[in-house]
Amino acid sequence: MADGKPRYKIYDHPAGGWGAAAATAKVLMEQSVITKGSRALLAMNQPGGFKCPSCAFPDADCKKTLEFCENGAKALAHEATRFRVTPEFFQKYTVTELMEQSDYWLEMQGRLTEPMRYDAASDTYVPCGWAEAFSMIGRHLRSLSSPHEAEFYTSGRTPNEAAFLYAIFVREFGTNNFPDCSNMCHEPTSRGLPPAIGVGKGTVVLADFEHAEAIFVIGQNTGTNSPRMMTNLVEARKRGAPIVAVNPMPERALIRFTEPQDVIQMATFGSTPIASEFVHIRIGGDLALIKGMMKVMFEREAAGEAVLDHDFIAEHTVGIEAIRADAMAQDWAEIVRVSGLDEAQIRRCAEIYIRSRATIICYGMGLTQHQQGSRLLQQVSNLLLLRGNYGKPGAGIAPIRGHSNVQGDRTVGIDEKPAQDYLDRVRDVFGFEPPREHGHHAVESVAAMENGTAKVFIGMGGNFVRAIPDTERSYAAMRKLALTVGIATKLNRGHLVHGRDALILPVVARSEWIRTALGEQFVTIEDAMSNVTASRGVLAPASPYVMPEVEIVCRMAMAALPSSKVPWASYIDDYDLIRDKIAEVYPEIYTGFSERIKNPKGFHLDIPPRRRVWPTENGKANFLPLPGLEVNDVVDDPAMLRLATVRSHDQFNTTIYSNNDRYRGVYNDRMVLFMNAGDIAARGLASGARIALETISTDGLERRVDGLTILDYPMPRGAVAGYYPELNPLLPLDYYDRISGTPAAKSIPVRIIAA
Ligand SMILES: Nc1nc2c(c(=O)[nH]1)N[C@H]1C(S)=C(S)[C@@H](COP(=O)(O)OP(=O)(O)OC[C@H]3O[C@@H](n4cnc5c(=O)[nH]c(N)nc54)[C@H](O)[C@@H]3O)O[C@H]1N2
Ligand SMILES: Nc1nc2c(c(=O)[nH]1)N[C@H]1C(S)=C(S)[C@@H](COP(=O)(O)OP(=O)(O)OC[C@H]3O[C@@H](n4cnc5c(=O)[nH]c(N)nc54)[C@H](O)[C@@H]3O)O[C@H]1N2
Ligand SMILES: [Mo]
Repeated sequence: MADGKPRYKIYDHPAGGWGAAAATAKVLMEQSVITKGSRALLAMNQPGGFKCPSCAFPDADCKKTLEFCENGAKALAHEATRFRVTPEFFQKYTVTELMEQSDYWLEMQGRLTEPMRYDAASDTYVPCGWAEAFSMIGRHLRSLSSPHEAEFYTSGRTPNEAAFLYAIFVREFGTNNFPDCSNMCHEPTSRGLPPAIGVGKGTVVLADFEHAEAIFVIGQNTGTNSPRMMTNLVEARKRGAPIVAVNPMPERALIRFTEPQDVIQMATFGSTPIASEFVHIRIGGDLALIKGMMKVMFEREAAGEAVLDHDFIAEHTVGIEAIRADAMAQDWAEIVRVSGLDEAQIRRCAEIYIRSRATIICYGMGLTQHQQGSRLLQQVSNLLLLRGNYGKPGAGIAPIRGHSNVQGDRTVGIDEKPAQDYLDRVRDVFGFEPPREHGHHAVESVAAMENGTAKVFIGMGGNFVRAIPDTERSYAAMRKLALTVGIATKLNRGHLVHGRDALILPVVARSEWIRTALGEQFVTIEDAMSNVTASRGVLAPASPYVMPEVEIVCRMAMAALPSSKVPWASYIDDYDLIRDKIAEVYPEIYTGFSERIKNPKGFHLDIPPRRRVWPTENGKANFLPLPGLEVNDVVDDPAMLRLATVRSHDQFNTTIYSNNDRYRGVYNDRMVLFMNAGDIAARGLASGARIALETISTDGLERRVDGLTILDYPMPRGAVAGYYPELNPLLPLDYYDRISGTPAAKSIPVRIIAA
């Protein structure tokens, strides 16, 4: 529920279980889709059905008749909702009035039904019809003095077919300006891992979880953000594999979990302990932990014990000496101080790692969203290399990706720094010369809006202004544009913070069917473990006027590029033709796409490190150094706290499902600050106090968020946490990892000021 009094109550049950079952029923009820929603859930992640629109975790190979989780059910219920945002709705409220409403309220209004155009005279959105919408887009794009004056954003729900064509359209138009949600997310994976192992993706598949002898889950809130992975953790734990959870927040599901799909556990109120070792790390302390573990290993080697995989290292890697020297040079007192951990616990983690013959390291935003996120991931890879944990069953690196198709979108061309051989193939396959210079990533696109070089913003899904840092500044940047286009299922703030001209274009959602002149079409998705599967919606589209994303891309291209070399119209009806082109542009991984996708289980895209083949420049796996122990600039201010902005259990990114966060015991409130009791007392405050937070910025700009309530919570000293996107005004635009462009949303230096 949206309103009601804030309540804070420690959640001492296992995560999952009946709480999850009840939450599933409740959300179907709230969206008035009990029958429709339940029917759709039966087809979710099943062969012949559609892929869950929530996270990117792979399906469990059809072993179960129900393959969804509480949060997948929420995503589906909100997509299949009965509620509608119609032209009458837009007539009732001016955009200024809609701006006054919360993100939650906007989300709850329901599905968009018709294309709408902003009318400045009345400050409302008015219906405009598809033809008018595309002609407006065409007119704006054609009138730019350079194609680089347009920014083409993508969020990760867009399927491969639409993303591939979007990438072709934008390149034929003439730019590589592809700001992407991935730029704020797993870009450190995409940029950090290639120099190390030759691919910017994970190397494990689901079956590896069955063979792992140890699993590390670092900086990832599994029970909330990829709940289906809990099945794999439960299974691993039941067969005795140690699980090490590294997190500044003792996330409930990583401590104890009841499988909602385990009938016996449900009936007996049983549960499985998850983490055999909970590592209560300081924010940004992971590098110190990794170096500590490596130091233990090198010390033992020096003492004559063989704990490294020497054969693997000799045959496959380059650069271990610098890593050894660096790890040995670190001082235990400093490792302990920066990580916030005892030396004994770091030694235990090392022992678990040494004893395991096959280890998986999973990670999420807790590792990527730091100033040195990309290089931090290289250190994770170093740790894996030391024991040959690539290319054998049960071992590897597992970035737990975010959006359901964010990895796929990157694979099929959404990339502001495209590889030259991809561009060559685009040229050969489509017959135009694509631009070679790099385009803008997400943060750079805001800079371009600010300085006036960007004039058009097209958002293929997502909610850019809420996802990006420095909220007020980004709003102002967006408002300077000549045209903003939101291609979306639901109304969000991104449609209200708009340019002089603005369009909202409603799309067919993942759970809905796509019927064209040639019959029913399906789309494809690549999950976080590089499996490509088909997705076929089972519900009727939200209104007769919503359009599939593929068709929207084709029609934008036709409007913007009247003398295009690409047969856009043919793709609107026949998605096999698009897959054939994907196969031509990506022969190494996608040859025979249209045939291979007929397998109901889909197929796996080749990941060479799984075969111990390293597509790096030197053909080897590289140990890459990162000196020191810090992954963020040190701030010399005794009042400083490190703020991590995180997701609650009831949100999907900027979509707020409710103001509750069950596993952290917070109800009816999102303006909270999780804080250690010692830090609270040290400031003469008490739990429940209302405060404001201020960023310790270096650029002279004041960044402040008021109205936060302090919650006494088991955080490490010096570390605080609060919710994204409410705290995005505190995150400076230029506070990001220089290699990947990813904002350091987990380590904002802040101080508390009295409210
Ligand atoms: N239901 C649901 N599912 C989702 C999403 C959603 O919003 N809702 N979002 C999707 C997307 S796009 C993504 S990217 C993923 C995000 O999934 P996660 O990666 O789990 O994202 P966050 O909630 O940002 O939190 C990351 C975790 O990092 C921890 N952390 C913070 N700082 C540090 C640190 O310095 N070190 C370590 N070790 N840990 C730290 C936090 O306490 C938190 O548990 O989930 C995807 N799935
Ligand atoms: N401070 C802070 N900032 C962060 C993060 C953080 O942890 N902290 N996390 C970052 C991360 S990991 C990410 S991925 C970004 C997320 O950034 P985005 O991907 O831009 O945001 P979402 O909230 O996922 O976008 C939701 C909107 O997508 C639209 N939508 C939903 N389904 C579909 C569909 O099928 N097709 C189309 N066309 N539209 C659809 C709906 O209109 C919905 O309102 O935010 C980033 N920002
Ligand atoms: Mo993400």
